[in-house]
Amino acid sequence: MDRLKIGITCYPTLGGSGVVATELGKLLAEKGHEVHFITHSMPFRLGKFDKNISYHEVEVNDYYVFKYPPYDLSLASKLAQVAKLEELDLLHVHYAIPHAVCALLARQMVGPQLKVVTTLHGTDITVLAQDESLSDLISYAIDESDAVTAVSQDLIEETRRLLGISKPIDLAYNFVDKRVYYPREVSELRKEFAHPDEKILIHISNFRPVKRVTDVVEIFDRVRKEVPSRLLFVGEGPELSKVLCKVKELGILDRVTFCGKQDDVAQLLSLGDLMLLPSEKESFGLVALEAMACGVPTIASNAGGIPELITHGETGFLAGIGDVDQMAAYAKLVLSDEALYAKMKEACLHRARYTFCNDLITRQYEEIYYRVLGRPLPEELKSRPINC
Ligand code: GMT
Repeated sequence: MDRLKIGITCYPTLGGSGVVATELGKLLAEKGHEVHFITHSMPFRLGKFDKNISYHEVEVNDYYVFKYPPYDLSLASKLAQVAKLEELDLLHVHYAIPHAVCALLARQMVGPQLKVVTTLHGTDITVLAQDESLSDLISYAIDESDAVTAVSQDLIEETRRLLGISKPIDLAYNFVDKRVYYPREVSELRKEFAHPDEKILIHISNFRPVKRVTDVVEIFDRVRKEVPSRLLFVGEGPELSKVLCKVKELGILDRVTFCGKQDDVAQLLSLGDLMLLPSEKESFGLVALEAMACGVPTIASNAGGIPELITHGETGFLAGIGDVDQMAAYAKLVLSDEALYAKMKEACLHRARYTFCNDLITRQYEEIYYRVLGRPLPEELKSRPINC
């Protein structure tokens, strides 16, 4: 096969964009491509050794005259070095700022044969593009990339609206690997978190203000008054102390568990009966997809790209941002109607598996890569079955 040499840059230590970039790199390596991660630290989901995957660490020079050590320049320089040394075909960078800009600089240093594919994940547009000091730079990064992808149709429209961009943007949804995300057998572990008659509500995030994590507490407080239940928080971030205060203020500390950052999210998700995602902004909501793949429906806000992921009434319920009463009402409905719950669980498993299948989305990215390189799709790839 005409195997590609791909450099990937992402935020390696946190968030959904790093997860998507790392999982994609691993899947591309499985398909036979040569993948080089070029990041400031080892991507946290990289896992075991694979002969098709290399990791190149970006080291930042903190020479004493630099008030701010120039990470972006070190990254651009490393991208160019690795691209030359390894004869990379393309750089696939996740997040416009600074990664796409660094990749464009590397392309200038290496030559136009090095292509740049940029994936927009959300806050690089929904938050940063609203900052006038950055918006021109983000537009430049998008315009100059050889291809741009976004993780939802909503994000494509937001990008057009906020930046006035007319360039075609490919839609490539987040995906899940069914070998990792499936309903796990967790009956023993469950006993550590809840009594048999109690439901478990779960929220996983980086506790940034956009996640509206205090809404999670408000929703849970309304639910637990009618449905015996527990709340599980996974992750941490700037709003954690505010959340803790709210939990104490409502006198429900004994019903809430804070698990902090966790690696084996699939196992924790399998413990849950319901996922809560009341975000202010969410370009896609990877965590809700991961929950869906474990058979767990989500109650979410109808923000951003969430409605493209969660079908209202089928794989979860959606309500207006901040409408904690409505979200709690939906949660109570789904938790107290066994037939409805079973139907939703089935719909979740089906939708996660067939619509957001890793093999399908990996193929989409491969098609984009061959397209920007002006190379035909290899016959082997065309005839390779998509395994969902
Ligand atoms: O969820 C986060 O805040 C992390 C953030 C990131 O930058 O890693 O996630 C964004 O990218 C994910 C992967 O494409 C999407 O599933 C999330 O919806 C998106 N977050 C926001 O838009 C707030």
